Amino acid sequence: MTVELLTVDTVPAYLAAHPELAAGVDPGTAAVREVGDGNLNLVFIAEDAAGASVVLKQSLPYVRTDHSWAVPQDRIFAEARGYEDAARVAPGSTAGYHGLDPERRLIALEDLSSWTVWRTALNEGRVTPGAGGDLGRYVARLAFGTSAFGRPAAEVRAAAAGALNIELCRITEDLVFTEPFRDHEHNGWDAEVSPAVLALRDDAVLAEVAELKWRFLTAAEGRIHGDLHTGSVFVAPPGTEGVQAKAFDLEFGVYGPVAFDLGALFGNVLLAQSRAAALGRPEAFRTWVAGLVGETWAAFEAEFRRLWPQRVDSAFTDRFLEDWLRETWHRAVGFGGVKAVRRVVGWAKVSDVQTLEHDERVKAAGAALTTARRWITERQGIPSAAMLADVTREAVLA
Ligand code: SR1
Ligand code: MG
Repeated sequence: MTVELLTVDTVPAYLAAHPELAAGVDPGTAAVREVGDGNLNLVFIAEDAAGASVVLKQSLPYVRTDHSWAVPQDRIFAEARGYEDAARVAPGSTAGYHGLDPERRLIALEDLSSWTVWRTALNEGRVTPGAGGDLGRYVARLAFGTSAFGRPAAEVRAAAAGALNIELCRITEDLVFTEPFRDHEHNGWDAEVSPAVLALRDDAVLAEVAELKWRFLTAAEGRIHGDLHTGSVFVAPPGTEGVQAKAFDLEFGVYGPVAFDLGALFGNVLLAQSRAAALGRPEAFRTWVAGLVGETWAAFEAEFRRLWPQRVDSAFTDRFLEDWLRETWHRAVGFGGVKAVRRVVGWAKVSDVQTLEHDERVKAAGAALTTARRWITERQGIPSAAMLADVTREAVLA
């Protein structure tokens, strides 16, 4: 089925015909711009003469940079379900959701253009206090509230079945867990980094990556964001009260392993840390970035422990919680390593590394890959964020 795509010229008429999605924007005075800079969507911001604004996000039927790569527009339904669940169990932790137009494969969202994409802020060397903690709590609330810890099992099974997102998960399965660890036309890197890339293809790495992919394919613990990298997070302007970080771009959402979202954050923090080291950013910034994994995990763990007494099934004992948290930590470290690797080696590289000049790029890529290999292969022997920070420091500062 072909879905008519919006343009900057047709958005005002669309808003006039869909006032329930317009968030109070006056279509008569709306100025519209298209700001999508990701791989898969059109993103329009409409702002009227009084300053009211709304975001319309419409699924494209293909990858923006490769129209021969088809991607089903139905993924917008997965994203809509993600926003609905987040609003229920973790209110305020994502961009505000105004609703879905199922015919046009479109959702309307809060305009956060006065905020900054976290990756941009990190790339610029800006400290953004509170972001790691907010995201750790978001992951905890989403995990607890959509899993059999926080909901009756029958509801969870039904929700998990309704959250299928097969084609987008296939992208993750291929681009995250398979392609970067073998020869593939999607891959590329500077020649100087080849030893670090090839070191990711030995049996020790591949066995761990296989275990992590298996976990991604088989664990339906709770709803996950599914693509929680630093480019899927807005951070607040300085002086903002309350929540400092909000997630967006929920289209890869599915029922999956909770550790996958934590790992996405950890892996992208590693990329930010590698960039900061390569550029010789001030010590205060580098120390702050180095603490982000620990800040995120601490907030996740504390929030999970806070919610634990509200669990709906007493079969989940306190001792089980300790085991589950420990295993979630080790998996998150492994997922973090894999997520860092895919952003350096595979398709969908990131600006943290790509925008650097050659020598800095080689330094950052080498540091990230060397660290990621250790995260993947040594994760079971790394019991804490403090020890992970030591492991990371060794490679990033080498
Ligand atoms: C074809 S989509 C490529 C990547 O962009 C998104 O951010 C996801 O991470 C996906 O793997
Ligand atoms: Mg995205």
